[in-house]
Amino acid sequence: MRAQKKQLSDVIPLPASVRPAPAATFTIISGTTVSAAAEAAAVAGHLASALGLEVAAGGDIRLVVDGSLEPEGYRLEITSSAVTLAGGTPQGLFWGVQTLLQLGGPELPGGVIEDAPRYPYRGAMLDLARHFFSVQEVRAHIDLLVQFKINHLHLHLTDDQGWRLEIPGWPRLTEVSGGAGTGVDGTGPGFLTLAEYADLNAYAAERFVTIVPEIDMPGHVNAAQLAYPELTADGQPVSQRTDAEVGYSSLVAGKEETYAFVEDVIKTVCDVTPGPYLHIGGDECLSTPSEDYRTFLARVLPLPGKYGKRAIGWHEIAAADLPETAVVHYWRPEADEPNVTRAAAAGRQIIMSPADRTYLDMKYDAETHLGLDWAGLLGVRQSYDWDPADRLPGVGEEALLGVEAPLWSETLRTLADVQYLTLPRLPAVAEVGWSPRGSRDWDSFRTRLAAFGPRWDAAGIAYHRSTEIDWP
Ligand code: TNX
Repeated sequence: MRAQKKQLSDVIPLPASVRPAPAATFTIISGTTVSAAAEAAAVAGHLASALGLEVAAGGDIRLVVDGSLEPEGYRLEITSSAVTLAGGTPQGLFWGVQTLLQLGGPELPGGVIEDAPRYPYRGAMLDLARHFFSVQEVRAHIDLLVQFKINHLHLHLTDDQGWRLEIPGWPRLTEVSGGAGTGVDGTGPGFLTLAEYADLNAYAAERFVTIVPEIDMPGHVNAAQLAYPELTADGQPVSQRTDAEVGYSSLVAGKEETYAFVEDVIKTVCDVTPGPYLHIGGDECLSTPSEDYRTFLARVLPLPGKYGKRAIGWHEIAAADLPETAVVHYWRPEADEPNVTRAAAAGRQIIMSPADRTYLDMKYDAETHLGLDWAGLLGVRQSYDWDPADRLPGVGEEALLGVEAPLWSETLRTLADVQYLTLPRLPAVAEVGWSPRGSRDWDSFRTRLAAFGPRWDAAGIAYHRSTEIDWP
């Protein structure tokens, strides 16, 4: 059966401007070629291999970089004789390629798309600490995310259960806490060597994705304390924990060993991370006295800056004095967080991840066999029908760096589990982060989303067939 011809607007996230020319259609045939200016060669290669075409001079599908466009913006023109794609930078071009690939083929609908993102930070998070995912699996996940123009992948690398990044000088972190049985319920093992971490960063960079590493502190540190008992208050060993409790472990604010460890780790991670951010966690420090929490952060929040990065922290950090460049990552579902409002008023940028809208580990409905429900059930419409600039008092558009959809892995075991919770809610959050606010519409979104079902079926992707969508 022949696929129905796409409309020019059948794209997620919805482009900023779509002007169809319904009389025109460009048909990709086996002799169609892709051509590109030198600075667009890598992106052209990506497009050609996705479509099974050759790159050749004077091609019918032409890729150019046009510095007058926004860096992540692009302009796509489809006529009956040619396809011209211009990007503000190779990254903008790459997003234009994602649009082109969604429009399918062999028949491409005629017209012009002019597009650019609403926010510069459009993120997804994957928790490698509660369950480790291999380099291969994370690569596959990146391939999925970029289709929806997600440009940051936040990796939660450490927690009470496991420590998932090699730190030279502290070998027991990964020998002990990256070993067998360190995932929730004793699954595991796994950690990234520095070479594997570099490989992942390179793979992400080739797809214009920035890796944001997170080393969670001062709480969520049982795995570090298991490996190095000198990091506990009394220096006594702790026992291994693979349950899903939170809030019981803490680094000790009044001990110099703490800061020697923390600075070494932060320096190492900054040195091996090409992206501009280091996420220092800071969430759920229920066993850290609040005075100690502030003391700890006063010493630790400047460290990413010392090693050339911008600090991000979960929004609890807004209780402390924040460096000017620090980014506050809002997550708890409460509709009012006075410290976050205060930080925004003082000029700090905010990333929005309200758990009741963006937490991909929340169950879709009561029957969902994976995930948690502490922030409520999270259907597709719930993840789509909200606006980041309306979420918190005093935190409007100009305070926002962007949005992120976190996926915590307590209940996950396989890449199929990741995909099941990611699709189709990640496309909803991706559209929230990319498309102009006034253009978003649930009925339009659910119709466009339905068309992805057959494609995911064909690719063997285990997505959730939500009853909110009329899948074909
Ligand atoms: C809260 S969100 C946490 C994580 C859990 C998650 C489960 C956040 C900053 N902390 O430790 O994994 O809930 O949904």
